[in-house]
Amino acid sequence: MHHLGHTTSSNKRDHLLLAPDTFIRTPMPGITKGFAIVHVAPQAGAAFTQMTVELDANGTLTEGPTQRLIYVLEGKLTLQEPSSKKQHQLAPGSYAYLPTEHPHTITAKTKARLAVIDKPYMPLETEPNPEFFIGREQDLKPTALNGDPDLEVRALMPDSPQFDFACNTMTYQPGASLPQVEIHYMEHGLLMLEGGGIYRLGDAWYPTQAGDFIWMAPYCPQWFGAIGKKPAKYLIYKDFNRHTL
Ligand code: UGY
Ligand code: MN
Repeated sequence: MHHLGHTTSSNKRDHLLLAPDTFIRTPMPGITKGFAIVHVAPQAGAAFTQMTVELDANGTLTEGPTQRLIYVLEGKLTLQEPSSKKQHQLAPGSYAYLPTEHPHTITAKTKARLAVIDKPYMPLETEPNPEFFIGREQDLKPTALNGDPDLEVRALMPDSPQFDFACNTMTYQPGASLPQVEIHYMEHGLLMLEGGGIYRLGDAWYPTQAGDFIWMAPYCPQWFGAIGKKPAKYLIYKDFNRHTL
């Protein structure tokens, strides 16, 4: 498909909006029978890497250089890790936290897609290092952001200072919006999972829909309003629980 040089993607100093028509697939150490779409990385100014890994049936993903969170977008997979003899079964909505240097193999049983977040871990002297865990987004209890029942937040990471990042899904009923323009020191990686709306990033307002990726640099002004007839939902990463210095 030709776009005649046009895209809704945008690369600004304090944000990136990447629509699927600009995605580039590359090989990556740790991936067999598949490719990575690297959405954001230190090369763009981020302190983490976020990618979508696409695997063919029988394709595999093994450990990266840092701690990692994976979230299944599509397909059926198994996860084998040393502390368990049995294989964990993964399906859309499944997620797993993989600490640094935790050998494991994720194998696709069908064609599959995973959101992958890699971040060098920042230990705290007062806390033990976090351990492997696994969960299903479908099992998480939602909280209403600012008491708004039309904006549900589900936290994938436990509420503990052990963890140096947070990752949530946020589900907006049609017409729901963030209660304020946020400006904060944390950066975000955001993958739009369902529906769409208007994302304000800096001084620009972008139509945004399922499949789009957004990086918000520290202090990027941000706001979202859901538009359309079905809910909008995104997966959002932020650095968390650590001093800025
Ligand atoms: O957690 C957050 O900072 C979130 N409310 N930001 C966002 O949705 N852009
Ligand atoms: Mn925010």
